[in-house]
Amino acid sequence: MPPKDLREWIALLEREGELVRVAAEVDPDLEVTEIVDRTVKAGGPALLFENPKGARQPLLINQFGTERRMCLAFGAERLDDVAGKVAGVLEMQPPSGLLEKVRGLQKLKSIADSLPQTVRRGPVQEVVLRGDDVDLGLLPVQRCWPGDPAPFITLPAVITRDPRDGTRNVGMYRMQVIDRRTTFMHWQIHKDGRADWLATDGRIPVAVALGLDPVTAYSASAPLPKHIDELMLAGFLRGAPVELVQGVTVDLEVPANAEIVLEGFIEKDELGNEGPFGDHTGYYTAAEPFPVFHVTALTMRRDAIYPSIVVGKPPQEDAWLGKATERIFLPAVRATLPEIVDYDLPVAGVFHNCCIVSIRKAFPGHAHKVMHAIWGLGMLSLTKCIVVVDAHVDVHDYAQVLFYAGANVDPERDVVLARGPLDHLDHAPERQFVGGKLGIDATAKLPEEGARPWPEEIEMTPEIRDRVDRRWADYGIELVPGTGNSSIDQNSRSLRQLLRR
Ligand SMILES: Cc1cc2nc3c(=O)[nH]c(=O)nc-3n(C[C@H](O)[C@H](O)[C@H](O)COP(=O)(O)O)c2cc1C
Ligand SMILES: [Mn+2]
Repeated sequence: MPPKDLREWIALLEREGELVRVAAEVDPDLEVTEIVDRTVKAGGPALLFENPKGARQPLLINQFGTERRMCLAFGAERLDDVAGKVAGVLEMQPPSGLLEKVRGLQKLKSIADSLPQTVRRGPVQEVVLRGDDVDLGLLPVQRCWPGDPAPFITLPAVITRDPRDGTRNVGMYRMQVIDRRTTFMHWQIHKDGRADWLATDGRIPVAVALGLDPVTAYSASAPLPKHIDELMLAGFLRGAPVELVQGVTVDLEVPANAEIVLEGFIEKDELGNEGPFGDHTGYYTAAEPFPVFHVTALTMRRDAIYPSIVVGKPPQEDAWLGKATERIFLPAVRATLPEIVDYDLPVAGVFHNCCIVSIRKAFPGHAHKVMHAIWGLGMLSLTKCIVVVDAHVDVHDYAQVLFYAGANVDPERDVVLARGPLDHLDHAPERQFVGGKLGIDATAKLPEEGARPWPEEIEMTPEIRDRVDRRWADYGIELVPGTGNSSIDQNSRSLRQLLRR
């Protein structure tokens, strides 16, 4: 079973040789960033800084920084196995036989068992500081990059309720520390927490959980439709419900097993200038008005551990949170667009800049249909550039994709320019939030699409391939895998360095 809290997770990482404890005093002001930046880029371990300068709590970082750790977090061999679990529920068919009925009921039960559970007591309230005793300066909050004006809480799970229907939302929105008891709340224009706030008259209660089991922490970053509670996704993926206790100063429930919880409120009309912040786009996002979060209570475990993450020029630790979402949400994307075989959001495209998608093309204009559907689908709607390829193309092999984007494209015919919503942080468009979209149809073209007879791709026959496989030893040729000089080999090697360490 996946870890129940941050401690079990740290113990698991340690058992697996995936964590290094740093006893030396290290400054959360910039120094941690430089250490973790080098560690992430080298595919290195999670780091537990036991003596962050100026704070009592240890700081955990890079817990998600490799594919292996991401899989450990989910208790899966591969991220696609996690997706398989989601697909199993989404693709449920009416059962035909008794065995299928029983299986169906088990699946339904796994959903029912995912609902968060209220408990009376939780370790997160071992220490309760209220009012004047609250001091965010106690925590080793990082100032990440030299142009950041203040420390930022970077790995929070921000809990709100929609005042209209009471549904819960959990989102990961960074929080710039203003003083001992206030921060900004950086929920962007497309986000659910912001929608809850905008629907409120006066003030909205807010709770922020820090230091969660890895699946629940991941779930706060998952792009679920607004009415779906991220804690339910966490419970489903963990196979055990998230336990909640009543907050001490707010009418909200908070994760009982968190390390730290900040409770408080945000006023509808109190804004301040948040930022600039060295962001996951690789640039500083300019200062902009965001609401102010007033902390009414800081509750924590007696020996709480503070979790953090650094974003910046890719690849950073958050690449793996994004890759987990890419894999886990593929079944949901396919539920709407069954013609999709696979998709890839390149880390270097910081997730909203580029989407490569392969389809089983069935009719003229099909690639264009898929582009427009993606530009209308949840957070994928913010995608700036979409490349559509045929079913047999490996979307994760960027050299292969470039080959088809070159070979199969007549720019005059196969490039779509459209307009639509863009990511809040995108600095390139003339105006914030809205601008151009680029679609590239790199599929083989049909006569109805204005193509001459399409040539056949070169492939060796299976018989000859089998024969050479069987006889390889006879030839006495030794090839070292991964050392070739074709562009595809170079690509997969750099990809492996980037992603697979
Ligand atoms: C490390 C990290 C930091 C993030 N910071 C922000 C942020 O400051 N503001 C924001 O709106 N989204 C941020 N996101 C993205 C949101 O967490 C993501 O869009 C999530 O789906 C939001 O939840 P919601 O859909 O319930 O609004 C961040 C994601 C990660 C992984
Ligand atoms: Mn949400």
